[in-house]
Formats: sequence, structure tokens, C-alpha cells
Amino acid sequence: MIDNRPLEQVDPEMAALIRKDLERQNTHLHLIASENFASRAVMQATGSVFTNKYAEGYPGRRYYEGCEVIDEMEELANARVRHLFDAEYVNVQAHSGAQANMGVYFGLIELGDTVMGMSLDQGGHLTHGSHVNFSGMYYNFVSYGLDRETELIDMDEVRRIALESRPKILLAGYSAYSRHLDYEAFRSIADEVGAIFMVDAAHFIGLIAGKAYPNPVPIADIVTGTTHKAFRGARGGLIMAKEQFGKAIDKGVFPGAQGGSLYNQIAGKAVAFHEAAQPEFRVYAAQVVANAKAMAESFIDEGVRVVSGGTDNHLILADLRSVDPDLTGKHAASMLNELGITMNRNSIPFDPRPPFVTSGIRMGTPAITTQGMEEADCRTAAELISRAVHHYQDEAVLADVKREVAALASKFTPYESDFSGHV
Ligand code: DSN
Repeated sequence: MIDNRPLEQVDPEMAALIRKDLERQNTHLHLIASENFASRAVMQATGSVFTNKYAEGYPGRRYYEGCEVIDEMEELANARVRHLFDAEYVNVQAHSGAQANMGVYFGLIELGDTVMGMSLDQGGHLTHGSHVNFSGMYYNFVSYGLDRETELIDMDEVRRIALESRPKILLAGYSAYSRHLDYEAFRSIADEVGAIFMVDAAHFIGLIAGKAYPNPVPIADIVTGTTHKAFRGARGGLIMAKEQFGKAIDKGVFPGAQGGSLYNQIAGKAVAFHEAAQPEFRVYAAQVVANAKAMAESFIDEGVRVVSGGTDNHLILADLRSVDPDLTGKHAASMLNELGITMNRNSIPFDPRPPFVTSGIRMGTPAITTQGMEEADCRTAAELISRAVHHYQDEAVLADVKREVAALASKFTPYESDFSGHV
């Protein structure tokens, strides 16, 4: 028989770990650019009885019985996405952003075909052709990068490489680039070489939903994304496309890349789509960008070099060599986590260090903005980070920073101390 006692009673060990991470989430400043805090409503949907249902296929075309409500729920999720982005075709089934990209590749091109994307070490993503990822193993990826001087995507170079390599898909998008993308220029290059134009908007799709970043959906053939970054929903992936690509992408996702989808996650995504359509979400998205700009300006004032000289989105990439040539991203990120500020090490463009070490740190403002921080608080956070990296060998300074971080974080706890999202 089902044991419906609370988690605390059924599995106290797991309950304790959840409480422990709640404490970590409530006491740190969270600057991982791909993280956020989901609402209770999102977590309630994610923790709902949709956990129990198998539903392979698509609404109206299932391999299992009993999918009437699931169909209704998936249609609701799809309609919300169409409305938010003005999309023609929508698929909300991908388990993650990586699997959204996999579904598109499986659906639209053959193994070994040429795809052109931004290289991971210049700001792209694993699924944009990294040799350790399925994308680089199964497809012939050709990479473009940044201009060494401006640290911006050089569209003349993109065109040159595209003309030379004639990709089937021209892919724009990033996980560590802080500027707008020139969708129109990508579109025109894709048209010139006969490529499908795809945007991986995983990092910035929440900002697009909140109208704080340009929307590629009307311009690109395909747009993929994630639902848990700036979007603030349940973890997962999302695909939008022009109608003509829909059937093939459906097949690429299921049965190509996945079996039955995670309907509890899809319910949590659908709640986030509803939340993102509210006027407050626009205020949130604008604040995410304003906060990132404030942090970038503070870093520059404090003598910490910001890649490309600033930001147009939610993320900032800092070059630690401007502070001390011996300070690595690995050391700085680990030290800052000890001080209560969580972020990740990140390669900077043309980084001489390997990806596990790096010379940079990547910071993002989606989570701290959900925590309630505004520009002045972000400038304080940037000053604390700057002080820590400038004095990374001075224990007394670091102890002061740790105290000040704790005081700042205590003003912006995302959850009540006994928060339990599923009830
Ligand atoms: N892992 C995500 C990020 O942090 O950018 C991308 O998949």
C-alpha cells in the first residue's frame, strides 16, 4: 500500500538533505547565471500526481490510455508558449535544453551533417559541437568565435566560415556571452548558404519572455530554450519553430531522443509560462538586466576587467588576470563559495588555461533578482567580490567579506526557513 506519511517520517535522511540545501540557498548570494528560484506554485505542479503518468507521443496520438488530462495539460502549456513568444510550432517535451537541441538535430539533419555554432571555449555550449558531447561526436560541427579585440561575434567571419563550410544548420546562441545577437545578420547568412537558422536561447529565453531581450522567434526557423534559468520554472527544455519543421522535430524529440516525457516537469513549466505572462515578470526581467549592468559597471570601476566591456543581458564574464595573473577561475569561484557567493569558473575568450581551471568567473543576476536585489545591492555584491579577489591571500579581509556577505544575503532570503515547496 502507498505510504502517504510526510517525507520527514518516511525518509528523514533525504528530508535532512533537503533542509540542508534550503539553508544553503537561503544564506548565499546566488550568481550562477543559469540558476533561479522557482515559486511554490511551480514546485506544487512539479510535485503533483502528474509524476505518475506515462504519455508517450503527442496530444491525441498516445501509446497509452488515460492521457485525456495530460493531453489537456500539454495543450495548455503549448498555447501559453505560443502566446508568450508568438510562436507557430511548440514542443515542451524535451527533458532539458541539451535534449531540445538533440531533438532538433535528430529531427532535421542526418548524422555527419555539417552544423555551424559558437565554440564552447568562446561562449557557446556543449551541444554546439564540443568533441566530448554527442553533438561533436555525431555531427560535423564547424565553429565560429569572437573577435580578439572587441570580444564580440564577428559577423563577417561567421559569413566567411558559413560560405566555406555550407552548414545544414547555422546556430546562434551561447552560455557565456553577454551581448545581443544580430539575428537579422545570422538570418541573411543562413539564407545565403541555404541553412536552417536556429537560435539556442537557453540562457536568455526568460528575458525574451519578459521583453528584456530581443525575440528571435519571428526571425529564426528554430528556437530552443530552457525553462529553469531566467524563466524561473521547472527544469526542462522547450522548442519553437516555424510550422513546416514541426513534424520532423516532434519525431526527433520522441521517439528520437526520448521516451515518455516528464509530465510533472511539464506542469511546472506550464505554471512558469503563466507566471511569465504576468506584468510583474516584465518588471523582473528588466531588473535582471539592470542588475547585471550595475554589477558590470562596479567591476570595471573596481579594476576587474569585464569581457566585452559590459553586458546587455543577465550575465557578466570577468577576466581575473586583470586582478592577478596567478589567480585562476577555479580558485576564485571555490573561495567565493566559501565566503557565501556562489558562481562558476568560466573560460574567457582565448583563455590560455584549460576549462577545468580557467582565468575567469561567470556571474548572472536571475537568482539574486528573484531574491529581491536591486542595483545598489548588486553594486555592494560586486564590491564584495572585487575586494575578495583583490585580497584573495589575506585571511582577515576574507573574513570581513564573509561577514558582510552573510549580512547582505540575510536581507534577501528567497524562501521561508521551513519552506516545503510541494505543499
Ligand atoms: N549548464 C548551463 C549553464 O550553466 O550555462 C548550460 O547548460
